[in-house]
Amino acid sequence: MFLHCGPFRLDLSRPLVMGIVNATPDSFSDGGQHLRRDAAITHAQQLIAEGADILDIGGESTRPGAQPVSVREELERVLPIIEGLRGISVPLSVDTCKPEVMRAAIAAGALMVNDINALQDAAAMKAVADGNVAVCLMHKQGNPQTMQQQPHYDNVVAEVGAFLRGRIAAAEAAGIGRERIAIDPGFGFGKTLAHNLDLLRGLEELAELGVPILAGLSRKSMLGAITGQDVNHRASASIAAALIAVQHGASIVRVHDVRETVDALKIWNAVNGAA
Ligand code: 9MG
Repeated sequence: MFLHCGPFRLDLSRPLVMGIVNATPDSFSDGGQHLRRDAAITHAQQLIAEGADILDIGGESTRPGAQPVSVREELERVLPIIEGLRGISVPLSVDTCKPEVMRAAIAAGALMVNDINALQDAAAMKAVADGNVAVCLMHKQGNPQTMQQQPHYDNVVAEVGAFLRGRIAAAEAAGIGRERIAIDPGFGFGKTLAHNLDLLRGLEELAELGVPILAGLSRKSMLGAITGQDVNHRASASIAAALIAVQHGASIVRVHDVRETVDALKIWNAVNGAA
């Protein structure tokens, strides 16, 4: 299977690593906007050196309880980084729900849109369709402000699968070819620990939808709930979770700890005969 990201044809015969570049003020030292941009660009280059296949750049936190930011603020955070990385060797993804940010990021060189809202906003759908870029359609229940209050499903795998099937159909109807679409069950987005574990076990069922699965488990609170580790000590658990996701059918893992994940996947590839 391949994922088409603008001129890139990402070969998914081996699992790929998407490195996370947070462009939120809490992610880098408080030295002002230019220093933050430079730190984010240096971090992005470091992730490429460590073996990232894609970079995901986001200017709005999506953690449970996070407050939304304005279009202007988000643009000021992500655009200088995308522009500063122009011409790098891997495709850039922009992590945003806002159509204005999508369009500006695509104009600046982003080749993928990671939308935790799965293009449910018609203007976002059009921005991606017009942009000829790849998209990740993610499931969530509720929104980041309230989503962890009382998530409920009768059958989480079936319900997430039905939602994603509908979003793939909507994207295709809007002119976004399947070769440009990835899906994501949205671990931690309106899910209890039990829901997240059911989804991890059930990834094969989602793979039957016929498009690549992107899985984001890195440093998430579900890993803290299992290990008792705080967010700064979840690298080992994140790598274990990424490997399990790949074992169950994920093609792309979205991670903070790129070097460690790349090494772990080299072992997985060696055992599974992937390049
Ligand atoms: C932005 N973001 C945070 N967690 C994520 C996840 O699990 N998947 C995707 N696609 N994006 C995420």
